[in-house]
Amino acid sequence: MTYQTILFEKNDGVATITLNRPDTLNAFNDVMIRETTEAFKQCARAADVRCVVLTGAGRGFSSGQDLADVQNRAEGFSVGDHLRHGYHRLIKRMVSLEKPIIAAVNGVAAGAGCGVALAADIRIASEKASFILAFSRVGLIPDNGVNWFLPRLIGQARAYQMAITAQRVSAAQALEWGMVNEVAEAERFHETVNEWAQRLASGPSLAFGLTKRAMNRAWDQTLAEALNYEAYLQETAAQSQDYREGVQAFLEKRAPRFAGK
Ligand code: LHQ
Repeated sequence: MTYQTILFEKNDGVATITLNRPDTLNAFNDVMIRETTEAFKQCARAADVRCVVLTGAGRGFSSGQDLADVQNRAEGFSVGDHLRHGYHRLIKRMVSLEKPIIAAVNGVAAGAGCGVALAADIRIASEKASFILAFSRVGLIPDNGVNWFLPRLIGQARAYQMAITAQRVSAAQALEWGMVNEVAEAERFHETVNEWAQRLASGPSLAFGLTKRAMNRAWDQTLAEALNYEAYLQETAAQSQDYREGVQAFLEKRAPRFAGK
């Protein structure tokens, strides 16, 4: 599949999606929303993809909605429909993908771009990265699931602060607040992301996927429901080749070789 606004490559079990409109710091236009969604769909279907890295070309991760693009819309343009028919498909696709997604946040992640980074499972930030809920600068509220993801990650007081001040949160601050998993020096950023991606792509992929499903579901379950659901999913995990291999490797005192099934 050829794309106009993103780059897509697969290597050693890792699919890398690169948002590729660097002149706008990778602002999302309709084509980029659609193509990124399509790329995640491709990742879901491809058995040889066991981890996905989402990153940005150039000095930004994503500056959010392309404001020039929406400015040119005709009278009657519905922002609600734009979200429902565009971004929501992308966010839901990411959350329902039962493979780990790493947002490799190379630079600024603003507005909807920050939302997309938050919808990933793991965030690795370059020390040059920053996070801005730019929405209120243009008189909007956070969207793209930011109101759902961010309070869960950093607490409502900090999330609301970020929304109403639209302050630029540095990578170091984001790490301290629990928004990102690791911050890497700019020179070691790609290496760090690759190490994470390789580790995840050679792990027990079925278990990684079921864990994502269990944790996502647990937000709206009681403890009793969550325990039940875990037992149900564990039944599946325990029938996997990777479970047999993991136990065998432990008993033989060697590193496991997970096949991802
Ligand atoms: C851009 C953008 C951009 C177009 C930089 N668009 N060109 C959902 C549904 C519908 C409607 C509206 O919104 C939403 C959700 C949202 O995402 S709302 C929030 C939208 N995003 C923003 O408000 C962020 C706007 N950008 C900025 O505040 C700055 O560019 C940041 C802080 C991200 C980076 O600042 P700098 O590093 O100083 O870069 P810059 O401002 O010089 O930008 C570089 C170029 O990128 C520049 O173009 P130029 O031709 O002058 O070099 C910008 O115009 C362009 N650009 N963001 N969102």
